[in-house]
Amino acid sequence: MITFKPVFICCILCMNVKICRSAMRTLQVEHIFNNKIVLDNLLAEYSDFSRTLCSTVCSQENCECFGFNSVTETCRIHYFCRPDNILLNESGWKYYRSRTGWETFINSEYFVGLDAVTWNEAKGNCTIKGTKLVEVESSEENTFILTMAVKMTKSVWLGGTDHQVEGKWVWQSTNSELSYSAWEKISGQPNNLNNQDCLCLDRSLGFAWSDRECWIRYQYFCERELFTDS
Ligand SMILES: [Ca+2]
Ligand SMILES: [Ca+2]
Repeated sequence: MITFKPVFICCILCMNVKICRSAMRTLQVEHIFNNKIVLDNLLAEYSDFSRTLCSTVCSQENCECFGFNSVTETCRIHYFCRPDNILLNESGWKYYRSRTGWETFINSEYFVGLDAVTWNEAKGNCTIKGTKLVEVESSEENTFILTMAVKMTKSVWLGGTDHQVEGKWVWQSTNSELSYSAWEKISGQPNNLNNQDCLCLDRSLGFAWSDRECWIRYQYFCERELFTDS
């Protein structure tokens, strides 16, 4: 992981106050690849930039990913970058992705959605970030997300649903049946009480798995694959 620490002198050079303010923040980034550009989700492209200024503007625009070409001094900032984005070979580029707000476990990283929203809204919020609601594939991953869940103030939506066929639980992004589950058994989850079709970590059950009504407003976890620098 690389950390850019823009210095105060940057502020003297900055043309606008908002950029100055964000220049004082530290943007933590990971280097993701070289000599390629991302074609998707482009927010802006700037010329005559430094890498520090590119990082600063990315932070200012709440971008999650930027590329800087040190040969042409060009900066491309993107709303997000993900492994399935369209890449074009072009020499001189280095791409970076923001790590702010993300937690890592094995080959995935996780975003904590603190706003309380319906299951569908949570799914949409994850999609906007280039992610999906968390899909738990092992007891190790379940243990990991529990360490995130215990810090939450509400129950937490995950990506499971039996909305299409009652009792047939699938992961939303692939429509594939759950290969792992950790339902709370003492109270008999999933019990479909009043037609519950969405999977959550139920705060009232110590963040164990439960089905709840999809319209309830809970917090949520998003998940995306980590980049491999190939
Ligand atoms: Ca149900
Ligand atoms: Ca239930």
